[in-house]
Amino acid sequence: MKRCFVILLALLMVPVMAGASEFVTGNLGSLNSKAASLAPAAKAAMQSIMVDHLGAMAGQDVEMIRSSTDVRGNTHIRFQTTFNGLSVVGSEVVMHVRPDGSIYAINGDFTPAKNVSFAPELDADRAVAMALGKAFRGHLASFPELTYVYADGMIHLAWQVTVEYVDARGAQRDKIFASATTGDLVARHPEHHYARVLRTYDCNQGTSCGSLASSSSNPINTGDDAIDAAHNYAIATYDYYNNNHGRDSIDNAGMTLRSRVHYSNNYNNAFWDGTQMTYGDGDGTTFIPLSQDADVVAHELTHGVTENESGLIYQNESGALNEAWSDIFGALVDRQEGASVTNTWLLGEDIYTPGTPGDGLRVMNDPQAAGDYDYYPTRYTGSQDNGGVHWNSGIANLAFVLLVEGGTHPRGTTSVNVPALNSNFDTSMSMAGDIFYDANANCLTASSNFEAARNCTAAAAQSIYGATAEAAVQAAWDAVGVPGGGGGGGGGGGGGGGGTCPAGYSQYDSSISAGGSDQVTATFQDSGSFHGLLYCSGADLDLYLDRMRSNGNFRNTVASSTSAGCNEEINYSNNRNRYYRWRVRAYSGSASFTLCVNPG
Ligand code: L5W
Ligand code: ZN
Repeated sequence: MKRCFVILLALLMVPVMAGASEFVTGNLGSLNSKAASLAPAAKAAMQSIMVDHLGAMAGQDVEMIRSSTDVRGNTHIRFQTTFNGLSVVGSEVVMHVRPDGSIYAINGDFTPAKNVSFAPELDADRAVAMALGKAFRGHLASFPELTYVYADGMIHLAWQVTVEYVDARGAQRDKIFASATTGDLVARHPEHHYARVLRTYDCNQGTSCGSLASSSSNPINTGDDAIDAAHNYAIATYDYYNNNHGRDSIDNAGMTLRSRVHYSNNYNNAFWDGTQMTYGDGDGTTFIPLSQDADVVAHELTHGVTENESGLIYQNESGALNEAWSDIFGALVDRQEGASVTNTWLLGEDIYTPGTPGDGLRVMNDPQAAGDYDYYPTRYTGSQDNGGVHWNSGIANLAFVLLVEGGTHPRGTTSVNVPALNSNFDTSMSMAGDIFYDANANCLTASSNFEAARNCTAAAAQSIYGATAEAAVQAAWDAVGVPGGGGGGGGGGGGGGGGTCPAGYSQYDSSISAGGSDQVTATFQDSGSFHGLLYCSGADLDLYLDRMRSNGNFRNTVASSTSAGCNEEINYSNNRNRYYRWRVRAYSGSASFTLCVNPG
C-alpha cells in the first residue's frame, strides 16, 4: 500500500503533502553548485520544495546543518527547520541529491505552521512551573529560552529549559518544553543517553588477554563462537537491565562491559573478578566455552550488579543469596534470549556436558536434582564452597520459580501452595524480576540472610504490585521453609508432623528417611537452657543436640532423645557460651516432622 503511494508520487512528480514524517520521492528539481556555495543553493532548493510539496507557510524556513556523500556519490543534506526565525526543535528535513545534481527525495519531520502562536501568553517562570508541576523535585540548569518545538505532529511555541533531577535510574538531565500558551509540558528530550560500552578480549588460551577482539556496541559475528557469544550475550544482559529496570550497565553509570574469552587451557569455569568477566573454553567434556550460554553470561554480570547494589558478602547465607540472584537474572536473560520454560530453569544447559543433552549445572525448579539444597531448615551449614554459596542458592532459586509458576515444593517437603504472580509465564517472570531487582537495589545489605531476603522481596512486591503479590512472595518463602513474614516460624503448618511451636521457638518442618543423612539446624552460639521438641508420626526419629567447634565442625553430642517412638524432647543447660546445632536422625522408617527449638 505504502509502496504504491510512493510510486504514484513519483509519477505525478509534483505531490503536495502536509503532515508528520515525510518521505517524498520523484523529480524534485536540481541542485547545481560547487561545495563552497552548497549551503545557500541547497537552502533555496529546499525552501521551494517545502512550499511546493510540503505545504510550508509564510515564516517557515530551513538552515543547513550538515551534508555527507555516500559511496554512490549521492549527497545527503540535513536542515533544521525554523519558523519566524526561531528553530523548530525536533523538526529536521533531509534532501537527497544524485551526482548529476538532481534532487530525487526528501524526508524528515515537518508540518505546516497552522494556528501557531507568534508571541507567548505566559511568561517563562509561570509556564515552566505549570509544566513541571508541584511534585517536581529537582532544579533548573539553564535560563528558559523561547523556541518552537515539534511534538506530536504539531508546532508549539514553548519555553525551553534544562532540568536536573534524580529518579530510580539515577541522575537525569532533560530539556523540557513548556507551552508558552497553555503551560502544558509539550516535550521532554532526555540528555542522559544510555550507551552500551563493551570491550571483549581474546586470551588465546593464555592468561594475559591483551588482544582486543571487539569494542563494538552492537552484536558481532566474527566467526569465533566463544568471542561472539561473550560479546553478544553481554549486550543482551545490558539490554535486559536497561529495558526492564532502567539500569545503565553494571554500575548504573555506563561501566564498560569487559569480557575475557578463551582464558587458559581446558579451563572449566567462568568468573567475575570485580571488574570484568572471564570465560574458559572448558575441557570439551564437562564444558564447552562457557560464554556460549546467555544464563552464564548474565550470571557473571549480575555478580557485578550485586556488588554495586546490596554488596551481599560471598559467604554463608548472604553468599547463597548472591549466587541465587545471579542464577535468577541468568534465567531472566536466558528467557529473553528465547530459552524454553524447561531450559529457563536450567543453568548452563547449552555449555554443560555436551555429551548429556537436557542437563544443567543447576536445576532451579528442583535444586536437589543437581545436588543442591531446596529447604532452608536443612540447608548446608559447613564451611565448604564458602559456606555453601552454590548449594544453598537452590533455596532462593526455588522460591523464585514457585513465585513465577505457582505450585508446591517439587519434593513435597512442605505443602504450601504458592499462587503464581500471574497466569502468563512471561508476565509472571517480568513481575518476579522487578521484585527481586528492587530487593537487590533498594533493600538487601551486605550481610543479609534468607529472612532478610524474604522481608525485602515481600516489601518490594507490596510496593510495586500490592498485597496479592506480597502474599505470593510470602508463600514462596514459606514453601522453602524460610522463617519470617510476621507469622513466626517457617511454614504455616505445611508438610510437617502438625502443630505450631510455642511462642519464641524456631520451627522447622521437613521430612526424613532412614539411611539418608541427618538433618541439622544452622550452628548457633548460646548458653543457658536449651529445649527441643520433635513431633512426627509413623517412624522412629531421634533428636540430638550437638556441640560444634568454632570452625563449624562437629565436636560431640551433648544431649539426645532416642525413644522408640517418634516424638522426642531434650532439656539441656550449660552456662558457658558455646556453639551448638540440633540434629534429627531417622532410626527407622520415614516421616515428616516438626522440630521446635529454643534457642536454635
Ligand atoms: C558456571 C561457571 C561459573 C558456574 N559461578 C558459577 O558462581 C558458574 C556460573 C556458570 O556458579
Ligand atoms: Zn556465581
